[in-house]
Amino acid sequence: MELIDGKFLSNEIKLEIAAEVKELKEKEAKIPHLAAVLVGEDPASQSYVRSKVRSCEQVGFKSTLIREDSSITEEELLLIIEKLNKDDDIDGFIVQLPLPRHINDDKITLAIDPKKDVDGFHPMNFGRMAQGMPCFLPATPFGILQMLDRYNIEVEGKECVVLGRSNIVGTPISILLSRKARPGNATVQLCHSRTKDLPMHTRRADILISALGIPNFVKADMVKEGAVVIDVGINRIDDANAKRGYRLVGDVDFEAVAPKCSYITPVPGGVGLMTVTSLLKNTLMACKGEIYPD
Ligand code: L34
Repeated sequence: MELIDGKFLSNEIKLEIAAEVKELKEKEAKIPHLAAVLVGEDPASQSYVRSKVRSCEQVGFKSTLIREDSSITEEELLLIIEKLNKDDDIDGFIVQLPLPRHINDDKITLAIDPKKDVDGFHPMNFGRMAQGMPCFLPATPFGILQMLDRYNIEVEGKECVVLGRSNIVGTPISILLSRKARPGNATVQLCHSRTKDLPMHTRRADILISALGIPNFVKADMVKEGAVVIDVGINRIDDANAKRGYRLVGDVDFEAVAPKCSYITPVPGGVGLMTVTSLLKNTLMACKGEIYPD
């Protein structure tokens, strides 16, 4: 069993990005600038956005954090997005999810200029992704592709099972892995809450990707010997003995499943960290106009 080390990979990618930023600075070209909008006080969102801002500093990007109270109205948030769309210095921006219940996520996503949509959530980017056109890939699936690629894990022709059909992970990664591309060319099955006899499906998987958000859901008897297991779940479990009062666990019962795997991602230290570096990669591409040349 080999661990797919998200910490190592994300540091490696950050070094590559930092080297590119250094070149941009030497050429006196524009420096990438990412803005993040954080609404409310959700502790997990605060920690993820902090990590995004810190990562910008590490690679030499400019960053802007816009913090708003959870009482902000949809109209006010749309005005902020309008301003970010028009601000020439901002190459890309994100609105961290989840948003308070009185705000319609779809309306917010649609308001973001696809050229600045470094989360890759806008239907324009999603549609381009589905058709294999240049686009901003959603950060978590992009991070998973990087993990498979950088560990030289063969995907072509493999049976791949994805658990969960969210717009930001399950659905896009299932499309990406079935595309005629590298990594890609897998035979993909997308399983969800209405799937019958789930273990029958998961046991066939050469590559199993879980993006459910249910702690320790994937048990050893659901996994084939030698499978590659990618755990996207980041679940906070109360733990009085832990320093922060909780600990993080994935969707996969790691202790029991890991010995059966050829490769497995840990939580923490796996896919989550790759989500952040993929956002940086998208922001760099936005700055260089690589996806949408003017
Ligand atoms: N708009 N909303 C928008 N874009 C995103 O890409 C996200 N996501 C998801 C939630 N909402 C979003 C994130 O940023 C999940 N996510 C995310 C980002 C970073 C990490 C996890 C999820 C991460 O850094 N995880 C670390 C440790 C986290 C901790 O200590 O709490 C890890 O090692 O997994």
